[in-house]
Amino acid sequence: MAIRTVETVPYPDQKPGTSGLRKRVPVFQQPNYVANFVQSYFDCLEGGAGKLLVIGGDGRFFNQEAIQIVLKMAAANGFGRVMVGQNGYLSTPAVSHLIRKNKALGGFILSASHNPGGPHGDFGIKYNVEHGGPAPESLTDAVFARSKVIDRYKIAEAPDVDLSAIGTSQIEGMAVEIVDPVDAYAAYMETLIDFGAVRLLFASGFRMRFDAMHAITGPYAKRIFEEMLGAPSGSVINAVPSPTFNDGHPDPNLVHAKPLYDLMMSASAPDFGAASDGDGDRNLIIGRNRFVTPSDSLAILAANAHLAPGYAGGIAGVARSMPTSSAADHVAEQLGIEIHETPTGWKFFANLLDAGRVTICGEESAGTGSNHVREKDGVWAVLLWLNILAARRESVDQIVVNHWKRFGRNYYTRHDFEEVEMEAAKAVMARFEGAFGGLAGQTLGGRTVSLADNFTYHDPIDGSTSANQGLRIVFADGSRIILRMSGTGTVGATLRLYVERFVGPDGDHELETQAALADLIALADDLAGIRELTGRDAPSVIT
Ligand code: VG1
Ligand code: CO
Repeated sequence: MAIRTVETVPYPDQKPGTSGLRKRVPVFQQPNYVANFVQSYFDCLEGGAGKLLVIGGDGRFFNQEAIQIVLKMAAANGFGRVMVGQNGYLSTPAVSHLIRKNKALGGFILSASHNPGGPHGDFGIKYNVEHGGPAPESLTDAVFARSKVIDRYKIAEAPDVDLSAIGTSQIEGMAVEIVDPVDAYAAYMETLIDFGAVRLLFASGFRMRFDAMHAITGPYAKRIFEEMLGAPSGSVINAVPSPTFNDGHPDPNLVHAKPLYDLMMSASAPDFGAASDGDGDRNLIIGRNRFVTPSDSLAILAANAHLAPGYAGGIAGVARSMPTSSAADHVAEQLGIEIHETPTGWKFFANLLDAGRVTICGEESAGTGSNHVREKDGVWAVLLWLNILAARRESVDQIVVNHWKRFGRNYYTRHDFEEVEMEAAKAVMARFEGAFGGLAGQTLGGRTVSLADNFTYHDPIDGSTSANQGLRIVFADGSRIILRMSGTGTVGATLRLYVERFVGPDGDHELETQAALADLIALADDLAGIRELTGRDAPSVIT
């Protein structure tokens, strides 16, 4: 066996997006494509020699092949030890936890999250740093620059490692440790959540349905909800990770998790429904006859987190991404804690969490998490909900309705226009921004504009600035219209329109969401020309 230096030529398209590099599988299968990207990271990272690297993915097509490449390259680049989930499985939050727990230098996550898999589906590679969270922009920018000039990479000539067998082997002196993907994560959850109370809840006849969508949370959910907490066998469905997600689309939204939604709205609904995405960092929460908007879920978790042992001392603050509704702001205000507004993407929460400024974070895209790891965490969010349900002994519906009575309701929707032509998407953004001049102070559709800008984030901890993070119009009454282009799509462009409107504690909380927001949605289309410029007369997905 030997270490080989392979000459290579750069691919110009290896720019990491919102969550790492995401492309179609055939793109990743091009010669040296994975190796170039991974070596670009190794070239930019300092102090890898002798260190630990964590590696795992969501089980999608090409997961194992990519892991073998990363393993052999890590050995050739001098790492001392790698920890890999059995069969190459690790959820994104579990990778984050293992990095932190074992003081690793970082880790590679092989996933394209909620995007479809299979030979013609999507694949992705993301690198997380020492604190367990996604690489900051300073690193991903450096890696992209490096990938454009890379001319060689190092790889060990070694046979493939058997990823199915727990235990330790070696590649060129580097220890390869295959670990159970669930053990450490499940033990950690037991320290944060009142498992005893949740066990009693299930023992009292409480019923849940968790849809793992043929993706990575299946093994975690089976172990934790059914084996440890006593949910009846069969509570977790679609629990075996499949390389193609059973030809499905592991996105827990109202289109792809429709069967769960339909069940929860039916006469045979259990008490609680939840789903997660491909890599296990998202969560969808649905009560019997009550869909919980992710932004509301964030606010409700923040308001009730103290009911769980891990947060019994209260929370320091809350952070939400800019397009996430302001529901969490109302909680922070009443609790007298900090609230922060960051750009889309979990990496922006890390500094605030590290500094102890915030405890709970979330995004409108079904992502909630806390200071326990540096990723959003789907199973954790479901567990915290269960803990709250066990402590309050109210239904999901009662908890939501009572939340609105205390804090008010932020009616909220997101409209996605997927696979739009890039030029058309840019034209929409340009037209919307073009309307911003002199808008502040004017009245639009009966509302006074207080702000119209392209969101720039100033990180209060490290002083860095991230510009161009989304166009927004904020009204004096708390309503907002936000437009941004997705950074995770792999075909064309995806436009996301986010609309919200606040109704105080005494207002009407039972309007139909789209109807409640209809005038703002129409105003957004007037200003941005979405339908005219894209030719689409309806969004691809409404959440
Ligand atoms: C989307 C979501 C964003 C999330 C990102 C990664 O990004 O809107 O909130 O952080 O996906 O989620 P974009 O750029 O397409 O809007 V996941 O579950 O990859 O890891
Ligand atoms: Co995800």
